[in-house]
Amino acid sequence: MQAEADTPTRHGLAAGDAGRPTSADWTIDQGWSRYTAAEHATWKTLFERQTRLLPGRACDAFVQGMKDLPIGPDEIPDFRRLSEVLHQRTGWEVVAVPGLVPDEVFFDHLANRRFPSGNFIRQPHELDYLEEPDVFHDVFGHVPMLMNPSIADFIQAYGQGGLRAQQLGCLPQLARVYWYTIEFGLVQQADGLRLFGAGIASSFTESVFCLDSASPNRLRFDLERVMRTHYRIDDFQESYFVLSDLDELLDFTHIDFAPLYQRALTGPEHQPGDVLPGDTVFHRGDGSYHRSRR
Ligand code: HBI
Ligand code: FE
Repeated sequence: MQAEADTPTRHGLAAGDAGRPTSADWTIDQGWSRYTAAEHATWKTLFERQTRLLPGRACDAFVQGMKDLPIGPDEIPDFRRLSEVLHQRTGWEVVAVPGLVPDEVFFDHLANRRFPSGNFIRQPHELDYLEEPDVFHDVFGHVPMLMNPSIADFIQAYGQGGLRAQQLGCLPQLARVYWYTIEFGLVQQADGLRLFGAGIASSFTESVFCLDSASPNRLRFDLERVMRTHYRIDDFQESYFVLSDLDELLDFTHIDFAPLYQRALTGPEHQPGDVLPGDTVFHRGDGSYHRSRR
């Protein structure tokens, strides 16, 4: 999970209680041999629950990526083995970090095709929600999509764009694009809407909610519209945005974001549950879930 990008500095508290590691890029040794049987068992519980749930929900690229990676139920994956396969496919590698890292460190890793993944795993009592991205969120949720060339190129471009967005003072706008795609995105397939966002793919409850519940909106993705749209960090999303296909993200790596940022920095911002006259609506949510939580 990440803080609402309007407060990216939360990452100054990064890395949970592990504190700042000695290396400037915040990478640490994964410490694979130090995982306990209990930690592998937590992985197994999460892995088996999601693997039963995702067929028919996760997009084809996610299912294929998972199949092609050394990721299974019995053990927390070894990042070196993941990186061997991943590097062959899309030039990416997985590096271990103790938790959230400062934005500029994060962007620099992504710009160099290094995906920072938490090396810790959640406690059994926080199976369904945790504040920081753990190894299940990062490896089960994000890494299969990094096997897809379009996603792989987009996330590198996001890293490069992130450093620039910080200088232009429009990191919040760019972080919303990442949030509503890489973290919580849906994509249209011939056989229906499918999830690809890691925040959903690694969540038992949200994998169901995002596609089945009448409550959230499901809207066609539009870059400027999303740049203007706040998101929830503390609960299910009120709206999900749908890509026509994953290659749509590639388009964004060829356009100049600067004029878009300028426009997005002025003019209206939208609340997470808004539906706008210009939206293409797959499903107009009734908002029942979030109303019941107020
Ligand atoms: N650090 N390890 C880690 N993982 C993230 O997803 C992450 C981060 N730091 C910053 C961050 N995400 C977001 O604030 C940026 O995408 C804006
Ligand atoms: Fe994430």
